[in-house]
Amino acid sequence: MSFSNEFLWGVATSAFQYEGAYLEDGKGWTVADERCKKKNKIQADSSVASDGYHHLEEDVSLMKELGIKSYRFSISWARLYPDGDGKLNEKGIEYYQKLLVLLNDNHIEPIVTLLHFDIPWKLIEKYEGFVSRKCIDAFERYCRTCFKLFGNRVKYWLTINEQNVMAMMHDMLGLNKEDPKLSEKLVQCNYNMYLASAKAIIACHEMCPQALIGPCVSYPTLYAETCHPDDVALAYDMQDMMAFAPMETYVYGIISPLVMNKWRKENTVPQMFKEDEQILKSGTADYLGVNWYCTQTVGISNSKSGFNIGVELDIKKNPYLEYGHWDWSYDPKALKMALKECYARFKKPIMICENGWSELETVEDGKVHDQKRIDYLHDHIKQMQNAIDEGVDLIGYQHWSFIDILSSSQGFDKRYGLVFVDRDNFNIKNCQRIKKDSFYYYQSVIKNNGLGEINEER
Ligand code: BGP
Repeated sequence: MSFSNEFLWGVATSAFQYEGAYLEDGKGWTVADERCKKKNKIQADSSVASDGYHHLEEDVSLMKELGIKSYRFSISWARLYPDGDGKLNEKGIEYYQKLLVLLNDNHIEPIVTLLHFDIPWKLIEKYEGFVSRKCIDAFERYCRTCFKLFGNRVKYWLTINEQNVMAMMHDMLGLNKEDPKLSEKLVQCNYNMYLASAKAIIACHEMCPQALIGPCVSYPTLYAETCHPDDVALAYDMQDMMAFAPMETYVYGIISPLVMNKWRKENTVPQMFKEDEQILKSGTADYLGVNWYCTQTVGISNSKSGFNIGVELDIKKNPYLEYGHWDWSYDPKALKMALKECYARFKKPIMICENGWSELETVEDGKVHDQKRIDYLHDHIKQMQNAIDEGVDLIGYQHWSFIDILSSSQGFDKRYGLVFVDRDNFNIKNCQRIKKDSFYYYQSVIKNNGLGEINEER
């Protein structure tokens, strides 16, 4: 078995990383804008990003040339509701209508993320964001507006991008690191986002019965540094808490009993109401969106670096793997494993919503020779093919990213695109678009509906 004719070969971006125009045409300030401004003392904030807002027609015609079947992008909540829950911004509606019409005219299926790291800042000021249930109401209202305005053109929706990452990062939620109640607030936000996601799913099923909607989970496969039972247990527990427990909530509509137990032990049980159980149960996913890039190797250590999950651990280097400039591993075989693991556990169709390789890149004679990205694409697509062959219901692949975009925390020079954007961390230049070698490679994969002959040649 291989890729079906309906397989959604696509590319992905997100609003704050691609659009720019961060205060143009009435858009409100967001947590992502604030975070990028603070993080990057360089020009690489979300003010211009890839300047997608001003290159829409050009970019969609590049997508058409690439031959993609789908395009995953996010709607900026604050472009529609600058205050998060106040007045609707007509200019924001116009922008997304225009994009959807362009996609439709070019037979590209939109896959729309409702929230990708950019909570409207006003909601942080008013309610501390998702700490409050008022933010759930605001999110539901915004989602209902999206379904009403754009539902006739969108079949695939995604609720919240990488809630499982947001729940570990105070600045992605607009919270203060020094807050003595930070741990409780992180858990409350996490819980409230589950409810928000479920409410979005319920609304979508009610308002757009033909559509499919799911979450988008970050899922790096974790390896234990050694076969010492402590290392193995650590990798197992982390994987469970970070990826599988969230998937369980989205798919089965329950908070994992293991998570509840952890919250109890750590004294962080969030405020919950009886009716929440029904909301979670009624708002379950139609498919699983998964962002998968690489594997991470973890082990117990004496140092205090790494994730804050209540134990001391280090992210290690795996001696059997190659690493890129930002220390992300190159490990395609693990993708097949990850897809099988997910499918075996949850039996839902899977959409890879992000997968890609970042590099420092320059233009040479008007070209960008990104051979490593071509290898990455080839090797990961091969593993997708193997996973399908072994029975996984994989419905699409959205390459991260279509075009060079602002990294979520490492500036603009960390490039992921199939299309080069002529700007860098310090100089915005003219943001001219240049097709990289990988653009042509992916184009041939799509044309072949898989590796086909390309696979034979290598
Ligand atoms: C995911 C995010 C994306 C994207 C990607 C790469 O976590 O959903 O927004 O940024 O990772 O990460 P980074 O930009 O940090 O390299």
